[in-house]
Amino acid sequence: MRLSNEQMIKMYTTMTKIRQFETQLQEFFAAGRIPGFVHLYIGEEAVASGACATLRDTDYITSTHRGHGHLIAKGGDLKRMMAEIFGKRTGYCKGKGGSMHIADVELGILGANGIVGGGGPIANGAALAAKYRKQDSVVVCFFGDGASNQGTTQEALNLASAWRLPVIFVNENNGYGISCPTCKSMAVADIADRAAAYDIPGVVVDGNDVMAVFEAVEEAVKRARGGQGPSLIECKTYRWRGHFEGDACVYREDCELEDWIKKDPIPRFEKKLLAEGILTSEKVAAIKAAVADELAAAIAFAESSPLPDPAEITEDVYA
Ligand SMILES: Cc1ncc(C[n+]2csc(CCOP(=O)(O)OP(=O)(O)O)c2C)c(N)n1
Ligand SMILES: [Mg+2]
Repeated sequence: MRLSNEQMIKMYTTMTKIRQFETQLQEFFAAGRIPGFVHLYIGEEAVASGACATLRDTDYITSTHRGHGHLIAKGGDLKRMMAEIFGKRTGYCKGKGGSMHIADVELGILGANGIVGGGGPIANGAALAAKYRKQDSVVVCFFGDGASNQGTTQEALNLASAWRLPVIFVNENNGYGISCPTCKSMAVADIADRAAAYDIPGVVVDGNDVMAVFEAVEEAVKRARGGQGPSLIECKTYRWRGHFEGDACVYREDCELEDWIKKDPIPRFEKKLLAEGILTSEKVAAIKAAVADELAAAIAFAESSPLPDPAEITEDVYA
């Protein structure tokens, strides 16, 4: 399908929103204003933005510990996200879950997930439910290169294939699982090759090219909605920040990051949209300003929200 100009501008806006949100979190973390761990998605924006642009409101995603980008791309509310990350009562989990537990089932966001490889089985469950109810919803399961080595992920791929579940497994190969480069944790060069073991399509795309991600995921969504089962799409990308904020990145060379910064997915797409006359520099400035306003409102909301009441500490927990 040829994307409309509005759809392309929306993908650009989503990438801009993720970048501004994450850059702000980076600053807040450095200033000691955010409790707990924060894993930033800066540099990988094209994957979430391209993949989620193929989805309907009634479709689902499962996310990871590096989930802010996925949640924003599926329509997550910046105010409730920011409040949750600040540990405030108005956050998605009433301030008790933090960055890695944000979910919004109404929007089809089945949760960020601190368990590496935890998303696959959840995605299969949602896909099985949709199939059983004869709904044509599909599920995008985001997972990392590290997660691709987990048994849960391989089991989920196998079962989704055997049961022809409408799941699109979107692998974010950013080259590292914590400090371990992929070349040391797996013998294959392409995670997509593993699709052959399950007799499903496996493709590699440039994860810093939002159009390439969109096109590959769209094709897989079409298959899934049409009852032809799952696909595996490997998006080659890179995380600019450390595994978590505070990680000194001693395990990688500066030049590696510099090379990837040259491949920044946002200016790359911006250049294309400007060249094709889909955006003007005035429109680009207006988008950035509108996103900055939305972010400022989210920060003000989070800052002015109360902390959870200690009397509620045993509520909303299962064990
Ligand atoms: C089951 C499980 N094992 C180990 C960990 C510790 N852990 C947190 S993130 C991570 C690496 C994940 O790497 P990858 O899937 O490539 O995602 P990325 O951080 O690169 O986005 C590990 C091992 C965990 N959270 N859960
Ligand atoms: Mg990784």
